[in-house]
Amino acid sequence: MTIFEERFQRIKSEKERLTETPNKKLASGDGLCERYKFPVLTAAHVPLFWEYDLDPRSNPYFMKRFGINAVFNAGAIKLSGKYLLVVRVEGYDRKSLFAVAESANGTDGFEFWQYPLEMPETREPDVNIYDMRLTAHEDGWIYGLFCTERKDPAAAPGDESRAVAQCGIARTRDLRTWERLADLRTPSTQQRNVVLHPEFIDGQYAFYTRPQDSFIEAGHGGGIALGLAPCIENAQITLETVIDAKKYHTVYESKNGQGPAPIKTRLGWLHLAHGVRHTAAGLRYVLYLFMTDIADPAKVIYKPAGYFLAPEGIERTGDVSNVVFSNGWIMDDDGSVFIYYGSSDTRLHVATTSVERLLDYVTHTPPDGFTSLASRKTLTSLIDRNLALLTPGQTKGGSAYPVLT
Ligand code: M1P
Repeated sequence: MTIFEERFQRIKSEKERLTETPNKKLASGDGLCERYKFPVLTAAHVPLFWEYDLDPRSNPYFMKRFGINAVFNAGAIKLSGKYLLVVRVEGYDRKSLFAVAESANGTDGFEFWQYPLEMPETREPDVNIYDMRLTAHEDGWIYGLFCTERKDPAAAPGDESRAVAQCGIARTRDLRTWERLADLRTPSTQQRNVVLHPEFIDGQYAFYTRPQDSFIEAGHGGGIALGLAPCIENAQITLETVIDAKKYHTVYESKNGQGPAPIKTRLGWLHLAHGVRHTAAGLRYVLYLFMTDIADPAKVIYKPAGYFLAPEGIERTGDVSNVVFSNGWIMDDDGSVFIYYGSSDTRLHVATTSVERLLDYVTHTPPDGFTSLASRKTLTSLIDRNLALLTPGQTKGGSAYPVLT
């Protein structure tokens, strides 16, 4: 057997096994959602014919000719009964591409479409594009908003890392053919994590933005903001109003960002977002939830304290460690919710829950009191209520149980 044949057979079977292995729902510790044993997509899931030259004459060692480094942060939508992800696929060359992967059940068996997505450009070419949020808008289009990154023209000579992030906008009916529109214009110098609200507000397109001063730091503008634009083809926001500010000593004290488009529920708009804080080991990204008023989406009506989902186990390590990030979720007709989240800028996972569980979570989890004293009061009141349910002999150790009479 030649080197080519041996490597081809082995790598092909490994890839087939990856796609064919059923995922396994894990028991939930905190009851908020269920994680799964395996990531839904990794770099190893991309088709063989993306990375390798399959001709033994030109590739006798069966080497990768276009290496994929990571597959993570995905926009999500359900179309024609299929769970579709627009995935961030990052090459060995550090560029990100978008590619669609589909599954019949949303938790395993994801397979990539043959070619990466062809995203048209504006007159100002993109250097890097990533983190698409999909919105099925009431105007009938499916919009994809994403970060377009270019070198900062104001970078000093020799500074090859200063970049400008802006919001790219494209629309489609089927995820196959895309029409690129002008980049969003806002009063802020940089934008990342911009998301289109699914409905018009006051007859205008509504955008969740994240005003930021520089490429990495949110700076003065930190917080999730809402801004309106009269048209989408040349969208311009003149006023960004922060609706969910970053705040000292919280899980979103350094910066935050809207995740996917919010889900409309009977109690309000349900939002998934990421929060970032500094630690001695670097930045830590977690996911949190909040709810805004149906009639006034700028008004936060519920916001549980702390995180909803934080990196665990293998999720904690990767190219950018200690990160979970979500830009895609799907609510099924039966109220099931599939949350797709990237871990450590390396792989993509799913967690499942239901809209009723999420409503219970946002409406019954106490808000942040912003001090240790306030947290102690919150905890004490829960303990008081629980002890009223228990008889004295039932409170030893961790095995207390309620009196079910
Ligand atoms: O590296 C972590 C994340 O950093 C960025 O998010 P934010 O703008 O909130 O810092 C994004 O580049 C995201 O893709 C990445 O996962």
